[in-house]
Amino acid sequence: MDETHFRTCPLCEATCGLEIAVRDGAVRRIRGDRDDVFSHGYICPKGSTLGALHEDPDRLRRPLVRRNGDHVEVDWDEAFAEVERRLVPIRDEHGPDAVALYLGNPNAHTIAGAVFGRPLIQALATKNLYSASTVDQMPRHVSSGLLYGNPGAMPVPDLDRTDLLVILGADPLESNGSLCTAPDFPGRLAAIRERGGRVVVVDPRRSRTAEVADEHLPIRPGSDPAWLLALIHVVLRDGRSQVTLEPVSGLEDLVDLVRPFTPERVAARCGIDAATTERIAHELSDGRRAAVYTRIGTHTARHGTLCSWAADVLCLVTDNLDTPGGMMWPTPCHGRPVPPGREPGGRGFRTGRWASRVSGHPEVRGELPVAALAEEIETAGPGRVRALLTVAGNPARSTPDSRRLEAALGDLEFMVSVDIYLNETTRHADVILPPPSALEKSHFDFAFYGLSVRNVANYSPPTFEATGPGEHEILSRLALIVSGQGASADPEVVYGLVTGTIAQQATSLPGGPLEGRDPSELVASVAHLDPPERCVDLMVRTGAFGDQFGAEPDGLSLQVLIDHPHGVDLGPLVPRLREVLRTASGTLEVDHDGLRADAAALADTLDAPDDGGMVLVGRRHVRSNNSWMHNLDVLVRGRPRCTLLVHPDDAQRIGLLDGGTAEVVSTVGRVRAPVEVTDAVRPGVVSLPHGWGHDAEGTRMNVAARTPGVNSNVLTDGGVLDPLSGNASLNAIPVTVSPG
Ligand SMILES: Nc1nc2c(c(=O)[nH]1)N[C@H]1C(S)=C(S)[C@@H](COP(=O)(O)OP(=O)(O)OC[C@H]3O[C@@H](n4cnc5c(=O)[nH]c(N)nc54)[C@H](O)[C@@H]3O)O[C@H]1N2
Ligand SMILES: Nc1nc2c(c(=O)[nH]1)N[C@H]1C(S)=C(S)[C@@H](COP(=O)(O)OP(=O)(O)OC[C@H]3O[C@@H](n4cnc5c(=O)[nH]c(N)nc54)[C@H](O)[C@@H]3O)O[C@H]1N2
Ligand code: SF4
Ligand SMILES: [Mo]
Repeated sequence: MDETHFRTCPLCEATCGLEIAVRDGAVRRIRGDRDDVFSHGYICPKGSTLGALHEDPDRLRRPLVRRNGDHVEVDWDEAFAEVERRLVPIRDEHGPDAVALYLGNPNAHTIAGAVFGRPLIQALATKNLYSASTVDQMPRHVSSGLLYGNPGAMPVPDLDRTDLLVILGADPLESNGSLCTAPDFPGRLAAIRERGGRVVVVDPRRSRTAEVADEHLPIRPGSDPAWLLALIHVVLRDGRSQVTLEPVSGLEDLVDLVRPFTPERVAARCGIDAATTERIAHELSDGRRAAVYTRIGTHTARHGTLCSWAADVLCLVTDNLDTPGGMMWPTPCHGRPVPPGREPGGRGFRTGRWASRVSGHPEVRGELPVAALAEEIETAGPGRVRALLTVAGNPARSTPDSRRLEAALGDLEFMVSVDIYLNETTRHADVILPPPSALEKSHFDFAFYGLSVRNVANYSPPTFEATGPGEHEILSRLALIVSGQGASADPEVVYGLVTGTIAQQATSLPGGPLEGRDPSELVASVAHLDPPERCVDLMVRTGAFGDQFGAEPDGLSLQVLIDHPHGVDLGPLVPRLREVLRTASGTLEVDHDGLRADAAALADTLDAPDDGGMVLVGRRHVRSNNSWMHNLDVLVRGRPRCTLLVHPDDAQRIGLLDGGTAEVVSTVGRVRAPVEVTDAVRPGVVSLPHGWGHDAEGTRMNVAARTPGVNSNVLTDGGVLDPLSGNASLNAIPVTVSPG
């Protein structure tokens, strides 16, 4: 007899519900959960591989310690003792900044990453905190920080009600959406068209999303901010600006900022003619419900923050911000409730509270740009990074100029990785601590309910019992070691701190539903649960839809979520600017010196002659997931996917043949990649996906090594950053291409 388990897929941001049939302790089949309140049965090819991932013989089950150059299995106590023996002296002798931490993408997909990373960060107290955010969405945080005073308040396109969706630099038919949690993105796009709306895709490549759109504008890479500023220019020039949202300040200076960006002047730079720019600006401002959605192709770019800011401002001036069908803020169920009568505003947002030691990059959200990690390891002097912890990250494949970073990793005195594989990054680690598989963990999407196109809540218990410590325990024990309490200290100390903080915040919210209650009473009432569940229960019960420990009897709690294995639908998004505003002025602040300066710098380059060179962009494929799902045969079999897309005109000019090999050379590196000739890319643009290059020695990913592909981040230059966010530029990379 099969048992049926329901759980949310943790692999990407779409949060699909899965129905998992288990027999004799093994997964027999996984399909989409048709009763899931949000995904209604939708699933992509990755979702059904959680069983294969769980059973992958290469997935680490026991810790590894490097002895005489080889990674050997040890028991957990020995592994933690090794961390204490080697890490603590480095920190004692050279200070907290000598130990760096890198947090990778799956931290956004685990309860441990969302809740138990914080104590480790606090214990480390290092300036050398890095994450995948600075090869990803940091510009989006900074633009929200500047506009709303709240870097976490990232508006999402209200997909299910919009009538015009303009997508720049995203390919949700492959990625399933990002900073826009929407299971069944394909169905939701189709629904826009079915109700008479339009989808416009702006992408140098005719992506699968572009294929299903009404209109595809093959923009030149890196020029999106100029184009968005030109759209704002037209809206203002033609007297079509309409702002009903309030409170807003700083709009007066917008005309000056966008003045240089006439549709005629940006046309050559963007590869979009002035008439098209004017038409799109008019469509966005003709009263229909419209949303402008920018993602990775525009954020991982030189002016990423400016681009993200311009997209929101464009929605603001066309009356499409914080309104149904436009860009809106979700209300995460675990987010703080907003007491009635609360005035908008807060402490505002600041970057640059400290700077990186070698290049002086400003701190942003407590982090430094990961592009600067290599030089912080290489460069001698006080504050040099001598030890590194990585948690769920593969910076050796995911960050710019990664060959240089890999060389630096080899120079570290000590490295620890919390990871499920011995891969390109963790092969450099002295100790690898493997958390349980996804099916052995409980799941709750702390990160994505704040980015979701409907307000929903879903909790998944573990499908299988874990054989080793949970990821929350691993992170907590590391925090205890770093803070000098030793490898055998009781992790309950950390769990108590975490739950105590959540309860403290809830009971001290002025005017909040739990104001004045005793935090220890709240903590005590969840003490019988496992540590991750304690946090989920506390945050859900004290959150925006919570039962407030009895004050709202119909509200949510962990038990309510357990009783609803297909999730709880909390309705469509609602306008909430005043709730999310945290600026010192209490208004949405349009004007900022840094943005004005960056726009002026961009304007100065508008008339520069085109050097005619080729540029490289990235792309994703639905059967892949950054660098780490290439060890599953079902996902990598078939045609090679790590290919260089080249336009037929370029192929002919350069002398490249479909199926042949090209050499691609940038300022920092060179790779040889198989060529795929296709008119899906613009002439002058080549495309190579990231996350490949699995032929490194010392890894243990046998399937991935059979179709290794090449590492595109050998070509990306860690010296080119978005100045406002420190985000790496991973697209529009100048390259030369020749037959290889
Ligand atoms: N050129 C180029 N580079 C890019 C991008 C691009 O578009 N182009 N995209 C960037 C983006 S958006 C991102 S988010 C980054 C990703 O950058 P990273 O986060 O550094 O890389 P991932 O490939 O996601 O690696 C995830 C790691 O986590 C491990 N892992 C998986 N599940 C778990 C788990 O539950 N717990 C733990 N502890 N480990 C786990 C995997 O084995 C793997 O080692 O890459 C960036 N790099
Ligand atoms: N299958 C799969 N799904 C994933 C991931 C994965 O690796 N594989 N990664 C996950 C992660 S961590 C993230 S952050 C998201 C990212 O999700 P998306 O943002 O949707 O990322 P991509 O699918 O890479 O789409 C980026 C698009 O930008 C285009 N582009 C490149 N340069 C430019 C430019 O200068 N301007 C414009 N307008 N477009 C440009 C590329 O051609 C590409 O089509 O996906 C998530 N989902
Ligand atoms: S779209 Fe994302 S969440 Fe849905 S099944 Fe695929 S990987 Fe999982
Ligand atoms: Mo990402």
